[in-house]
Order: sequence, then structure tokens, then C-alpha cells
Amino acid sequence: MPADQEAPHLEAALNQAAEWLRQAASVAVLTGAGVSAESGISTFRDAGGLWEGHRVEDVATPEAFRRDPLLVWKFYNTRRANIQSVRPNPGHFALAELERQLGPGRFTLVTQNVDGLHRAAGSQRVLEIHGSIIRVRCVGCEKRETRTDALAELPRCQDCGDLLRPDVVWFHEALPEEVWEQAMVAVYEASVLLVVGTSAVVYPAAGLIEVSRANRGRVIEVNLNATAASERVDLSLFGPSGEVLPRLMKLLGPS
Ligand code: BV8
Ligand code: ZN
Repeated sequence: MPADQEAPHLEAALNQAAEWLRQAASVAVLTGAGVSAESGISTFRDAGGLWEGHRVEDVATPEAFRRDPLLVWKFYNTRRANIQSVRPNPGHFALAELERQLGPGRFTLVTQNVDGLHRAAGSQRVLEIHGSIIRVRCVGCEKRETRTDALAELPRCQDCGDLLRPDVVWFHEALPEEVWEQAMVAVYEASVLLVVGTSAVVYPAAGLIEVSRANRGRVIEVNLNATAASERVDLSLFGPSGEVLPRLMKLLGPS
């Protein structure tokens, strides 16, 4: 869409989104890798879903870890090292501001991201449905701990000596039950679901759009371009979330 036509369209959509957020009794947000893109963390599918020639679906699986734990740890250690040097961007801060404006009990942020940037930006009610890249878990005794230091090539549990793994949800693994349950309830009860920076191809996360619509929630998408969800949302705000979300907050005005 040519830039001059884009502005009024986006402007009108932003005003509509701000109106719906003002009227919302409660708001849920679902974020994906796109919300961290402007912090310098590459997304999964912009690089064509490849990492050093491996498809993410082939590296982020329990089978891959059993087959070649070194390769999987290399994938995660590269991303862990990158996390140390990145900061939240204005999109993360805008979502933390939205939570402050709505107040406790009226806001839930469900994220597919494992980078911890929402909490770093001040978001409180954050449900990490795919786990966290700075947490590790022992495959033997299940002991979990937060580790931001560089790990050995094949890190081992100090208690039982078994292999440690990243405490993230891999493909073909179930999401953490408690967290997933809370995410579904929050999305079902929210009057507005804001879907930010996700290609909406990974399930069950992408199914949260249907959960919202099942209870007549209004779904607003923020993305650079149309996604698998675009036909299923009520409003699309096309632009970088680091710009669109602060503009939305500006329209909402101080609480
Ligand atoms: C499950 C790990 C069942 C942590 C991730 C066959 C067998 C088994 C299961 C399946 C199967 N076929 C399909 C499935 C289901 C499968 C699935 O959905 N596969 C897909 C590929 C089709 N799902 C699963 O396996 C899930 N588990 O089903 O378990 C089960 C049940 C009970 C008991 C046992 C088993 C597990 C899914 C979780 C997988 N783990 N991450 C990590 O390493 O990160 S998913 C991983 O990919 C991410 O966490 C994230 O969720 C996903 C990437 O998605 P996005 O975040 O959307 O990122 P993407 O790059 O795709 O898109 C970025 C978007 O941002 C783009 O739209 C872009 O336009 C936009 N963008 C870019 N820049 C900006 C921007 N937007 C705004 N501003 C910008 N600046
Ligand atoms: Zn152990």
C-alpha cells in the first residue's frame, strides 16, 4: 500500500484500536518473536525459519536433543549469548505501560518468546507459555535453575550429574499445564486480545485467537504484514510494533 494511502488507514485503525482498549474491561496480549525483532533478536521465520542451515522444527525438539545434544545446546547457547546484550524496545515498554494503566487483574501478557524482555521492560503479569531460555532443567531429577552465565558445552546437573536442557517447550512437547490453563482463561475472559509480532503458525498458541473469539473478544493484530491470523482478527495494525504500540499508548493517553 503506497505510504500516503497507508497513513490514514493506519491512523483510522489506531483510533479504532484505542477506542476498543478504552472500553475494555480486561485485555490479554499474545506476543511472538516479532515484538523482540527491534531489540535485535532475529525472528524464526524471517530468516526463513533456518538457523545455520537447520530448520528450527528440527533443532527445537526432544528427538534432536536425544540425537545430538551438542547441536541443540549450540543453537541455544548462541541465542543465550545474544540475550545478554539486548534490551527491551519501545514496544515492550508500551505493553508494560498498558498493564500499569489497566491495573491489576485487568491485564495478562501471554508470550511465546523465551527471551525475558517483557519482564525486563517492567511487565508483571507475564505467562511464558514456551518457557525461558535463561532457565535450565535437569533431564534426570527435573531440578530447574536460572542460569545467565555461559554454560559448558554439555552442561550437567550438580545434584545428579545428568544432562541439563534448556527449560523451553520444544516441538512435540506439551506446554506447561498450569501456565497454559491461565493463558486460556485470561484470553477467554478478556474483552480485547492484542496479537503482536507472531506469524500465528505455531499451535496451540495461535489457537488463542479462537479462544478469544469464542467469547466475543475483539482481536487486534499488530504485525509488519498479513499473517495466518489476519482473516481471523477484527482489526490489523500494519507496522513495526516498536512504533505502533507507543502510538497506540499515546492515543490512549495518560490513565
Ligand atoms: C504440541 C521453543 C502436543 C523455544 C517453540 C506434529 C507432531 C506434533 C505436533 C505437531 C505436529 N504438527 C504440528 C504440531 C503442533 C506444533 C506446531 O504448531 N508446529 C508448527 C510448526 C506447525 N506445536 C507443537 O509441537 C507444540 N506442542 O503441540 O504438543 C502435545 C500435547 C500433549 C502432550 C504431548 C504433546 C509446541 C509448540 C512450541 C514449540 N516451541 N519455541 C524456543 O526455542 O524459542 S515455538 C517457536 O516458534 C517460538 O517459541 C514461537 O512460538 C514460534 C515462532 O513463532 P513466532 O513467535 O510467531 O515467530 P515467527 O518468526 O514465526 O514470526 C515472527 C512474526 O513477527 C512474523 O509474522 C513477522 O512478520 C513479525 N514481525 C517481524 N518483525 C516485526 C514483526 N511484527 C511487528 N513488528 C516487528 N518489528
Ligand atoms: Zn539432576
